[in-house]
Amino acid sequence: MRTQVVIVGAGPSGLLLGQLLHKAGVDAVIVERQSAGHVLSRIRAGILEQVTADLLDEAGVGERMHREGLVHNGFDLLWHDRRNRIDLEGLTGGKKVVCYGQTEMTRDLMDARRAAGLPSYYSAANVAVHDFDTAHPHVTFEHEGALLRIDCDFIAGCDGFHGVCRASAPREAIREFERVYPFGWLGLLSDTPPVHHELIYVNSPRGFALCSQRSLTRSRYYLQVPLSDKVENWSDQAFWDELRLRLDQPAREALVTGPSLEKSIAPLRSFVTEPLRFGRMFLAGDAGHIVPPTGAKGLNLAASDVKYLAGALIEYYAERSEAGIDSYSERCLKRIWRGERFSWWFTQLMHQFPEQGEIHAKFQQAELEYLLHSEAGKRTIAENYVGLPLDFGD
Ligand code: RFL
Ligand code: PHB
Repeated sequence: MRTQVVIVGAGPSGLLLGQLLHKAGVDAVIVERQSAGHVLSRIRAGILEQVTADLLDEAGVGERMHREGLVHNGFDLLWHDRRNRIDLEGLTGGKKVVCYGQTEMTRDLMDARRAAGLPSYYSAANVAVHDFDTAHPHVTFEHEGALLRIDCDFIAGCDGFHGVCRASAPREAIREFERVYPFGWLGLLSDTPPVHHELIYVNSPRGFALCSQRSLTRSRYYLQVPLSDKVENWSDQAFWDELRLRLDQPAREALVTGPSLEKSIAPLRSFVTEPLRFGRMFLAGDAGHIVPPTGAKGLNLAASDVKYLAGALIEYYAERSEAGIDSYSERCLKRIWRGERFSWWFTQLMHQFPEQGEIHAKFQQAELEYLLHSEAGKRTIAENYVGLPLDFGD
């Protein structure tokens, strides 16, 4: 079998890339390790920047997001029992974000791909990438008992943090930067109305909490927990009790609780791979970088990688120009490092770090006092949260 681009991974990066390439007449095959049902069962991001929402429109899959997504023009930051509104719209000259679950976005992309009759292999085992340092790369895998091989011009590694593409890059050609945080996020999804019409980010002495949502009737909440905690030791009741202790009185009173639909613990990590191109193989999304979820940047950075990669590949086929391909890694990494910096900084600002001693707590207190009493301070949060421009000058 032969195609122009093999996309490894059918998460949001791989599916979005497939759709953008299809729109431009470039052929791609997607190879995914899990079943489609499993991909859709993962509960992840909730906040889309304007850049990401625009890209869904460009890919022709934005219709349901416009209908069902909730436009948010601000969020609350709760600290010392006081709510501080970050007026995203007012502070950034009109920018907003859309609350629309990654699961829904993935479903829309899968449906569009199926409707267009585009080839995808789910439940593919032993996926391997070969010869990407030559002009003739190929991908092999097992599917329904058969060993398959796809020859291609390019491989797009959209296979997430634990994927095979980054792991196949030559060790001497790759640099990795990593920080692992000493806590995780325990998340709970429930069919209950959100406690507030916007998100509430909470810095409480008991640890960080986040009140998010998926719709007017579905809520998503998170708690900072020690890495040693096991999800099976957190009953729903224990979760709701702890969340209440981290909220202010109005939120405690407004909180509607109910049985969990999903509960899981995610570790927090900052991670960047340099470069993002190895010959004819490119890394995009979580395959190349991870952020702690505090700044809601992971999916949005994945989307901007995909925008650059789709543009570069389309340019290659339309004009036989390698300019976009050659600048892909550098262009992405500029935006990635800005997203990484904000996510790291906002994580430091909002979580408890008892192992860093009292001086860290004092610095954090002084920084929050400064930021929340300063228009410029709030603007720096807002500008980063809505998403920095796609391209900065040098
Ligand atoms: P994914 O979603 O991990 O998809 C990769 C796909 O590749 C498949 N795969 C393989 N396929 C074939 N062969 C192999 N050897 C393979 N190995 C893996 C996997 O099965 C999978 O289907 O990466 P992608 O597409 O780059 O998307 C990235 C996003 O998923 C991620 O950045 C966000 O979810 C991060 N994130 C958030 N981002 C935001 O922008 N806003 C948010 O509000 C936000 N909240 C979050 C988040 C991530 C979280 N967790 C659980 C880490 C909240 C949480 C709790
Ligand atoms: C979510 O709704 O899952 C979510 C929202 C904002 C974040 C992280 C996660 O910063």
